[in-house]
Amino acid sequence: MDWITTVDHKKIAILYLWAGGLFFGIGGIEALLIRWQLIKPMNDFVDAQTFNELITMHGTTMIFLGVMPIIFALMNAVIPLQIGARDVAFPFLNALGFWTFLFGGLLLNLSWMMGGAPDAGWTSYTPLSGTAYSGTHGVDFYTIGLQIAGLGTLIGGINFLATIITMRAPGMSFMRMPMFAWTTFITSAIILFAFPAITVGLVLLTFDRILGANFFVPGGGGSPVLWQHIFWIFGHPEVYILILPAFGIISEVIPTFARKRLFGYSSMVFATILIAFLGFMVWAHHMFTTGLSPVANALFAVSTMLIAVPTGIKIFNWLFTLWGGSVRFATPNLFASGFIPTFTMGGVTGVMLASAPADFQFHDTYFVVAHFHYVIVGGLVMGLFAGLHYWWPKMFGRMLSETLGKWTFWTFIIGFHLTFFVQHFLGLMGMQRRVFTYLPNQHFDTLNLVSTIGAGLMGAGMLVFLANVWITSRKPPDAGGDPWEDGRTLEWSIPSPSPEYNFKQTPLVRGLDAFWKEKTAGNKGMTPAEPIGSIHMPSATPLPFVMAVGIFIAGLGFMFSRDDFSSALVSFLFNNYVVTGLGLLITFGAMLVRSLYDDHGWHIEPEELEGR
Ligand code: HEM
Ligand SMILES: [Cu+2]
Repeated sequence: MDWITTVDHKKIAILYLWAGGLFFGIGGIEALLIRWQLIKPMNDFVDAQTFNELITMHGTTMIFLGVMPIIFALMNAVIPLQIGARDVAFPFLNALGFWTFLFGGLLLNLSWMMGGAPDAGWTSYTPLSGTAYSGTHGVDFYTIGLQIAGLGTLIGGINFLATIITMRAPGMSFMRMPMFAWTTFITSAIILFAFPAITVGLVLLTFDRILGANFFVPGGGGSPVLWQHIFWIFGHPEVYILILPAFGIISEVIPTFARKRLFGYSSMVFATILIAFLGFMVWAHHMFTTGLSPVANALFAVSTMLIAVPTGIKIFNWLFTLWGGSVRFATPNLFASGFIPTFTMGGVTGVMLASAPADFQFHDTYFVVAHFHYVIVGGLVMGLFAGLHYWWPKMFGRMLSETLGKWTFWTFIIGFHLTFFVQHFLGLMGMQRRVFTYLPNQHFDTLNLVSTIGAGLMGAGMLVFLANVWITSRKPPDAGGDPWEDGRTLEWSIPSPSPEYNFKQTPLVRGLDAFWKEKTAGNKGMTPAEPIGSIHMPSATPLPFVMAVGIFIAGLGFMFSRDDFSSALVSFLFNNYVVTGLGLLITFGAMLVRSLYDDHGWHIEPEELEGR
């Protein structure tokens, strides 16, 4: 119950972590099933339809329900601490964002049990995703589930923007903000501009499918290419929503374990902003082969390649930070250092794909699959591992085992390269992606076997991590406030895990790497910016949960509003939007309660603080 009503950013972080971890596991099992199907030519482990559902759900689940929530978990756990705040700007909305994400994700995955999963690829290209080619409710689960989950993401993004703009501790100017706070800030800004685009697209596609509109149906005067534009205007910035937080994590971990300040801090900030800006200018590099004009292709090719410049700046800055530092390869830093070359390889194939004429060869082959997995798994997932090992003691008060952490790293990274390195060559030799099998004796057999073995090894690495988490959770808390001993930012200046109010007194920030600065000046902790006073806390409330349940019911009701059911009563309820209305009533009712009931929260008094 505590967990359903909480509005504390640290608990919401843990909720995001478990929910994201659950979906990541589901997406991982789907990946292993895909790889098992491709282990040998002409395999009949799954049929073509199931294969389509597996790749669609794998991509969709991993991106929207797996890694995004884990990113949000780390942001929630760390950002208020890093900027010296007591919570996010809108704790109630923070909880609402989590619950809408969770119920959207559950709705999407219900499709496996309710007549078939989405099968048009994670990009849901029309007309494949139209009713003519996709007759089950699968794609409806996609459009409606993602709209609900996307609401949660937007709420989260807006909340972080407001938090970082308004709640930084005294003295923390923007140019003294830790890099992870910076990348969270920029990521949230991208969310603010990119998610409305996909929401509009999903609404239009829902109208096409459920209400018989024709936005994307050529026969009715609509345009499939329009869908691709809408999707990728969201979709390309989305990959920066994913990778920038990883950049932020790496920029925190490397200075800590190199015992040096981040090289080129202000160029890092500038590069982050530039990447975000360029990220919006390049969406059509996903559409080179749809028959844009040569001029358009050329412009999008050039602007895409430009992104390599700020990205290169970042990579060199990380290397220069390591250079000459007294580097310690604890598990977080292993992942961070492993990230650099792996991610760079993904970047290099990205530049190759950005060349429009070359892309006519690479398009829809395994070369593309290899490319984006180097970025997403070799980059983002490695970054998340670095971040999780790094901040685990702060989140849970316990140190993860270093031995098991190293095992996780080595099995994961070896498995990763086995899986995806060979896919570059499969692609160059002409193996198509999204095809459920291939013929023997085309030189595809051995490399596919290698790839599947690698995937198994990555799975093993994940299991070692889970074992580490489980073993760690059973030992008594052992982490001090600054467990890595070289913590530089504010979160390390308070106990692990931090008390519910984070900072007894708001700290005064006197420079970049505020805590490190005080430590090197010989001070034990931060200088407070305020006297000890009573702390105002928001009340716990079940309303966000109830609102999300209402939206979930409304979504299900709308999805089945055109179906005939064997029971006349059920048909009546769905066909007349009674179920939809009921769901909306629950949500709006909860909103009304929230508006009318005046909740003042509660206080922690100074005497009580002194006792702790
Ligand atoms: C255990 C690790 C993973 C393995 C073995 C794996 C394997 C695969 C395979 C075999 C495909 C199908 C390619 C095709 O035929 O088009 C695929 C597609 C995809 N994967 Fe993964 N994957 C893994 C992790 C991830 C992660 C962590 C993400 C995202 C964060 C991800 C995102 C995607 C996307 C977006 C697609 C494209 C789906 C599509 O073609 O529509 N994968 N993956
Ligand atoms: Cu792109």
